[in-house]
Amino acid sequence: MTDLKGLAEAIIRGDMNKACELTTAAIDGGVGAKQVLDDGLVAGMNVVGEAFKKNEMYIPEVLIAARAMKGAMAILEPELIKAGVEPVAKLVIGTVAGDLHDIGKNLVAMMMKGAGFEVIDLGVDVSAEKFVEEVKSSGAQLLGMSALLTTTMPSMEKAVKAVKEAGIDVKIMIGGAPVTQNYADKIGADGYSSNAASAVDLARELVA
Ligand code: B1M
Repeated sequence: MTDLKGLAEAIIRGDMNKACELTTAAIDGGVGAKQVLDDGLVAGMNVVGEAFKKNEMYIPEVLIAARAMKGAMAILEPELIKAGVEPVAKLVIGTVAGDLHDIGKNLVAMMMKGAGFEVIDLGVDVSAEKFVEEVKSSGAQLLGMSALLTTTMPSMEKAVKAVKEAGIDVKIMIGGAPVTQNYADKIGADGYSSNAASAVDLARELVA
């Protein structure tokens, strides 16, 4: 049975089993992979993102929704590849050098995946050189950096400088608790967002 509305609702509730079941049923029922993605998974994650922005959903609920989406995505991904569906854009993301905090960064990565972006997650303690190397080799349109310590914020500036010196055409977005729009402007990043849901909006704007 094809129930994309039910699939979106399963994502919102964070019901991974139901989300996987409905994804499989939709594919078996002949629904196109892109439609399952847009009207099921992305539709659900959009609701989660909006609710999170309005403080109607909190981090644990978002993480559970993202886990459901990840489970369904594992089923859908081979179908998307078969159908030749292109991601919205490619994002390289990581927590900057010296910084081991990854909860917020992971949340951003999951929301971005939920919005149809291809995400290359470099993990934590990522050097400026590594960011440059990965953005170059992957051809990503977006670079996302996270920092949670005031002492590691300068690593962001270093990475922005390295990317610019390498002459790579990539939009840079940054975030993390101590980071501000002023700081983004100061170091020459293209955008800042204060939370994972608005990071998706920002990414969409930057690649539009
Ligand atoms: Co750390 N820690 N910590 N810590 N830690 C903080 C950040 C701190 C504020 C605690 C405090 O003192 N009150 C403080 C920093 C002070 C400062 O610099 N101003 C601090 C410190 C000092 C330290 C150590 C130095 C402690 C020590 O060893 N003496 C040490 C540093 C280790 C290192 O990184 N080198 C350390 C270690 C750790 C743990 C390992 C124990 C653990 C991290 C576990 C992990 O991440 N796997 C930890 C934790 C959990 C925290 C707190 C408690 C929570 C951070 C968190 O995950 N928040 C934190 C205190 C606090 O914030 N209350 C603290 C939840 C998360 C969802 O929010 O990451 O802000 P956040 O992400 C948000 C937004 O910021 C935004 O979206 C997310 C979701 O909405 N966002 C982006 C984040 N990245 C983005 C990127 C974007 C866009 C938006 O675009 C790319």
